[in-house]
Amino acid sequence: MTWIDPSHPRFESLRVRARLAAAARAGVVVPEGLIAHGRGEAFDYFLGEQTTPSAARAIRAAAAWLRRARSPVLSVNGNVAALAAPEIAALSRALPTLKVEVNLFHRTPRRAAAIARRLRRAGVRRVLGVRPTARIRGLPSDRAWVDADGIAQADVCLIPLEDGDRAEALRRRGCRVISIDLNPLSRTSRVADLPIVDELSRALRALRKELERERSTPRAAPAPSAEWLLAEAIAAMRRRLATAATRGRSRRRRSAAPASRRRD
Ligand code: PTJ
Repeated sequence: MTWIDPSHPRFESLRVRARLAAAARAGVVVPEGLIAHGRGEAFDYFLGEQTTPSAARAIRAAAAWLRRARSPVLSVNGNVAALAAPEIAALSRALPTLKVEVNLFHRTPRRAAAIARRLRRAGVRRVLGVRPTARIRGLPSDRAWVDADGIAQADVCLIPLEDGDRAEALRRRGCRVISIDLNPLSRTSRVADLPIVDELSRALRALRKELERERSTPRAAPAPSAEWLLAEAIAAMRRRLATAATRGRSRRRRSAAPASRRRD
């Protein structure tokens, strides 16, 4: 892996990229996953690379849904395993009823096994979906292959970095869908019952904290509507872009002014 200087201003971002590139070389992440990551990064820039107050509310509601679920499942694809295996292990410790299932768009038995290995190595005790035992009807992609003990009978499903088709198919089956996707315009975000517009690792860390806090708070706050959450995410991005645009303009104006009138 390329050495990255920790003093680089974008050290964290470069480190994550290097990790994904290594996971792609190991066959865990598909090339399409690298494209998906780039898209996510762009939206995270617009959010200021932080969890917004509306995303924090969505995460609180997600913790309450997951804790109260009969059979909650977290769906894991290549990117999710590469980006957040330790966070997934921590989440499954915080909520022992949570099942972890490998579910892939670009499925091969080898990839599914490599992803499961990565999860187990990080500390996830039981990984479903390596040898799928059921199929979601009406879904043409390989995402339809699921585990009869997992997604097939889940009442709440947490689906990070997904595609809209399966989110829709899960909802048709009566499963409540919580998405994690930085793009508030994606079909997944638009279809989900509870869209969390936040970066995956940040959101999973915050979710674990909420689950731990949730144990001591018997009454859950009502979940905000999906429409409100998406509108708030878009508004947060617009505010940030507007601020960046005005800052850019005033900086340009300052540098165009004669030196005698410049204060900096
Ligand atoms: O491993 P596989 O075979 O299941 O394939 C996984 C990918 C990601 C390739 C597949 O699900 C895919 O093509 O996804 P999409 O349709 O590109 O959607 C991924 C979404 O995740 C996009 O809306 C991105 O903006 C978003 N995203 C990317 N990185 C992150 C993210 N959201 C949150 N956190 C991230 N780190």
